[in-house]
Amino acid sequence: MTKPGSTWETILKVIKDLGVAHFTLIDPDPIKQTAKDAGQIARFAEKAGSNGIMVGGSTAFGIIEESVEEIKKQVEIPVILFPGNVSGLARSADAVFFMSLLNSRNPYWIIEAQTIAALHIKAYNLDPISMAYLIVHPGGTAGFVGDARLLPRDKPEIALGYSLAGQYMGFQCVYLEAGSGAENAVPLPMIKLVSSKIDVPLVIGGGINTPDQAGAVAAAGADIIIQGTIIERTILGDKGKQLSDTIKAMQQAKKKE
Ligand code: 1GP
Repeated sequence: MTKPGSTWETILKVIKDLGVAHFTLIDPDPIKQTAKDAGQIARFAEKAGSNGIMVGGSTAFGIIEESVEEIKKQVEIPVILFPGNVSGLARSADAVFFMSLLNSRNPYWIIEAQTIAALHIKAYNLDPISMAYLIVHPGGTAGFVGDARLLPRDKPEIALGYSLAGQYMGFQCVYLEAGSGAENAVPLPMIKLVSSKIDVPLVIGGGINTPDQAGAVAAAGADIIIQGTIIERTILGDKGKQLSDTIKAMQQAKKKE
């Protein structure tokens, strides 16, 4: 059993040492890939320099436990659940992002799913990492499923208000997400404003596909960058080449700050 809190300590150390952390999101969807594929993706991602594997998605079903077990066999970096619902929990993970979708219209996604999940988390002995989850326009499937009042892209001060509220409520990190596969990632001025005013790590994801984009997001102030779609599309073909370029670009951008 991992010591409670130790996964987050590991991540904070990566941010301190490298300036920025990279997480690979794997959607354990049996239509997209088998548990074995998930393990392979994770293995290449770790080799390319990714600092954590997240497992989850808005529509994941069926093979979460199997995928997590396979991923755990392949990597040493933390494996953290990113549940789209109560059904997204698995015993064999190291930790779980315990998220509240603060800009949802539906209390289910703010506190009700969490209340049911908390009992399972206790029973499974999972290490929870609390996360203020905020969905920015266009929001993708997560925005639709989570009934989010999408944060407007041209009003960074609204994103800042929600982010500060999340920090003041005691969340360990704030995640601004544009939605998986988003055509436009979270705007850089929004990342700059929020990262300059909050004191907890800022996580950014959704629609970040190229090394240049990831570098710009890191330079704007992201502490953790999440990528899913582009890795799932490229990693088995190029064995992690593009991912390794992306991670280098992020780390270089932080060094120049
Ligand atoms: C996870 O939305 C991110 O929350 C992942 O986005 O699939 O666009 O990388 P991508």
